[in-house]
Amino acid sequence: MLAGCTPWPAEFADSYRRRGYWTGETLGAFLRDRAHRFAERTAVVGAGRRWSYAELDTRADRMAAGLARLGIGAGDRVVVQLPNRPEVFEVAFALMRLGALPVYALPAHRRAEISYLCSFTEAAALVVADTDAGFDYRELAEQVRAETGGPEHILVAGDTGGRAHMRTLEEVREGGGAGPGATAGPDPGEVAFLQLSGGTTGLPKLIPRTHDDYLYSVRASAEICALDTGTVYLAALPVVHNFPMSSPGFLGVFSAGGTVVLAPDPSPATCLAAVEAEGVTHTAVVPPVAMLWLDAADGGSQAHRDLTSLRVLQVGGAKFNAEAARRVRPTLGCTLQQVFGMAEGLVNYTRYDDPEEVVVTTQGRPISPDDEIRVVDSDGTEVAPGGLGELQTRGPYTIRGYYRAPEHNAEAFTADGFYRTGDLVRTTPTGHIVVEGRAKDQINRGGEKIAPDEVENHLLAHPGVHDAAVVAVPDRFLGERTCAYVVPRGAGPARSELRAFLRERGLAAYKIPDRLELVDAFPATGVGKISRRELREAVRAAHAPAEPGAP
Ligand code: OOB
Repeated sequence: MLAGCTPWPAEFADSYRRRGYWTGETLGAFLRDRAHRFAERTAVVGAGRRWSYAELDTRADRMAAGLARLGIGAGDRVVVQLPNRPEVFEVAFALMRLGALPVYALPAHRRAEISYLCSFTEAAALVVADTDAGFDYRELAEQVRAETGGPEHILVAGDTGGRAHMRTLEEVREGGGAGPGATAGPDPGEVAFLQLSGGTTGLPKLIPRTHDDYLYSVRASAEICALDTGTVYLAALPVVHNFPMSSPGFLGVFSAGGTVVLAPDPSPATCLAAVEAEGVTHTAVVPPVAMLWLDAADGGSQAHRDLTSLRVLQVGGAKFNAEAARRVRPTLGCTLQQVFGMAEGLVNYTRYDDPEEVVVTTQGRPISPDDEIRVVDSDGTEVAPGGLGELQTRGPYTIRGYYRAPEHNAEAFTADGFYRTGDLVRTTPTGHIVVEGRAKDQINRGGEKIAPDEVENHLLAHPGVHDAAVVAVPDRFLGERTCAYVVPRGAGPARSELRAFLRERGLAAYKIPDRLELVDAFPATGVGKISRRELREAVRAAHAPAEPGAP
């Protein structure tokens, strides 16, 4: 396995193969197989284009050949920051066919995140869009180059705007000839790509997923979600996120021969129009987006839309309030499926034949009979059935360690290989999981995960900041928002200055605190050295207002 990754112990790997979970297929071969089976069917619609399975397959081959000509090959890391456009699939499959690893960045990431990803992974290339949603990613790529001295290649979906040191994807593809770019292809037990974790530490961790483990979760998800060639899936969230990628996501749709429609943004105006125009049957959103859609369809701006094609609305990424959940069927006329997953692996779904009450009040049950889950107290002892505790899991598609993070791994995984999810849950007698809270240093801002540590470190870099604590405050719409409490040094900076400072440091907008409060001092705790976590608790208790009716 790629250096810096933790393999499954041999007895587990053998058993996952024996039980038919790991089939020895690579993601590159998977697309080839589907291109043979579903050749002329439409694989992807987006940005004004429609590609058949055969076309996507040919493009991926040509792109692989072109990337190989640039010197990109097995084991190389390539940071991919692309919005929801068809090229994202072409590039991802091309890289995976070469055995090179896409490192998926979110479109919302900025210089701080992209520079870190490029340096940490020693990326050979960075792939960006020209512009999207009013933002110029080529300028961002230039800043990353200036800051890190790398990566060697900058490839642009669209137009380079005359920048001589960048190449367009089209040039790369045309430079490759007819393909095939890849020869024998990578080992299915190898890492196929790296995905970002939500993060609980100062620097985000990277999640290595293998061809074998990921494709198992994809096939099983497509089956649970009953996808087929008639499936039209709307990707409303950025497809580089695990949820729209594999739960069942675009890969599940490709597995079944359906069509993926790429939405440029998750707004009700864009997405409900797309449902009507393309006859969308399935889609996936985070809770705040679901609430916007419900309001828009329920006498709001999109009330005139014909949504009869829609069969399933998946909601996940953060806890979906039961009251909102109850509105889904009457308002949108479709089945709700709750999805509780994590990029590290484990994904839970409510099933289509679960009673409505289970669908509305639980976050589902695991994909696999071999997903081992246990609920433990703070000492690591299993609680009685139905009791509240932290969820730990291991199984055929849950990683055993983050990439190049031995110290963090020693904390994030138990000695017997269970991943400590940091989620506080209880299970029901039917085996469904209810997420009740969190035991980890993370803020879940409507599905977007923020590590307080990371934001605090940026604030502490300001000379006028003595100390900072970033905490979650309850919010009816997003579930949680962020508030940064800052103890200034001397006169200290103004709040607007601190915000501008964080933006200048190149932090993604969703990580910039919603609220900034300047305070004289943090509460004294009586004891000597306390953890950041305890400090945040004390700050929250002293300052944060309790919001009536908040979850
Ligand atoms: C998904 O993946 P990540 O890696 O962005 O975040 C995982 C964390 C979980 O540990 C949990 O804290 C939270 O997000 N979460 C939920 C949830 N789904 C995720 N909390 C409550 N209810 C839910 N339904 O968010 C993700 C990955 C694959 C599929 C779906 C979501």
